[in-house]
Amino acid sequence: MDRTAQLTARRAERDIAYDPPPAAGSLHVRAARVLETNWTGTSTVPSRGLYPHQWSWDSAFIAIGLRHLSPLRAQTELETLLDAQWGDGRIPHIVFNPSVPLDAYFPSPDFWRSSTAGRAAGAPRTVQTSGIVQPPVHALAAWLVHCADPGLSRARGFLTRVYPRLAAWHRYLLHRRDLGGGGLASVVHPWEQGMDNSPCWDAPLSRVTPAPARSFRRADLDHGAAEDRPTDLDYGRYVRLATDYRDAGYADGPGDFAVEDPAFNALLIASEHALARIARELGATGTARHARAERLTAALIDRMWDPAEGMFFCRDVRGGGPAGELIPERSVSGLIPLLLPTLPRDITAALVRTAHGPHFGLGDTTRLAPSYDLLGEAFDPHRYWRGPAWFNTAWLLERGLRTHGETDRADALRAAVLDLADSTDFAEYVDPYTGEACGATGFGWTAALTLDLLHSSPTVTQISGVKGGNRG
Ligand code: 9WN
Repeated sequence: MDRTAQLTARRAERDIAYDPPPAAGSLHVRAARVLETNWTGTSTVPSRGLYPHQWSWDSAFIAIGLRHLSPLRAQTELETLLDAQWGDGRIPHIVFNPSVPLDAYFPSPDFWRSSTAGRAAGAPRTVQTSGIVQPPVHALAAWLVHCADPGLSRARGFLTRVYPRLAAWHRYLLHRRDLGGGGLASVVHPWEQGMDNSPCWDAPLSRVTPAPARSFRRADLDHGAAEDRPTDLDYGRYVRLATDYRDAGYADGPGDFAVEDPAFNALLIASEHALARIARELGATGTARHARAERLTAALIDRMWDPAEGMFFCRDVRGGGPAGELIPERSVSGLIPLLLPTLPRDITAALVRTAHGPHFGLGDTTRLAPSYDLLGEAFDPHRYWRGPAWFNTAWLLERGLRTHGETDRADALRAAVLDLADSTDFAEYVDPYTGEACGATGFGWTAALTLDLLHSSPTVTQISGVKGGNRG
């Protein structure tokens, strides 16, 4: 950074002022404190105990909230992650902190062996990472971070530096990960989609021979209750899939597990729209990117929309016939495409109905949408991604409802998120019926997205003069 950029950055840090200033002990101050506690100096951990490294989609959500406290730190968050990008364009799902003991989290760097096993795929040599990815929220986050302080962003050349990396990331997903041949990206491991233990994975995972339980040690059970976490059998399958991928040099194509997921692809589309805006800010037209986003939206509808059920479903690319088959499990992932501004009206109306209907109960039996069908056989209000409600999916749905003019419903969801973040001390997730805290507290994205929603309050709208606050 040159001297002018440094001065602009320092001034920007000083100038973050709130009007009125947040009261001591307020939700705002407590959310900021969580992000402070979880900050390592270059990025933010999801949770000090359970997740002591940098996670990919967590960092994107965290940057979206952090931009309201410190646009500079939000930029740094994303740049730290992008510094660990692989030569083939993939952004790894974990960037390991070398000062954290190896046994603090499993699978640790000595499992992934990124710098050796990932050499052919261009893994970095100086930083250890995992070899799989997570949902592409990053371009959306980069655009929103830029919007929080365009002056600082321009002075630091933030978008100029991140744009080519984000473009390479999308290229990787659209070319190397189009395993179904329909133009969409597939995930090759449940951890890639971010909703690790979703019942959607049960059928495709049943084809995977689990690694024996004695061949690895689960660090997650040191922090969470076994009955809330994935079973040993599922963990054995996660380990087998990751081992096979690693042993194939992280080459894409041949693995046993390949699934097209609605949320993953919807986030890719939203990020492709954001990349178009970034391109425009940098002097290009962005037209080709918007056109690509539209083609992807058409493919999403074509391959995953079920009009009779009023939601999107995952496609198991390795199951059924040559085109794969839809997985008949209702996950909150199938509602997330509501986020997309150009979905046809009949689809958005059906998604809103489904979210508020008996399977998800939003605003009726539940305050935040459960991760999985309330009426599904596998539903469990406490077990990881098999029923509990997460704050990032709530934030995405709130954004979707607002985008499509469902203001009252968006307001109700926003109020529920703020209330539950407050009462649970920023829990990782909650029981969808009772709102009881589950998993870790002081969770990074819960605090960050709380901040983002606080900044979209009517007061902020008036202050910033921007419709919808400064959420971008
Ligand atoms: C594996 C960090 C991550 C989140 C995921 C969540 C959980 C890890 C785990 O924690 O996954 O990546 O060990 O279960 O499912 O969404 O990014 O917060």
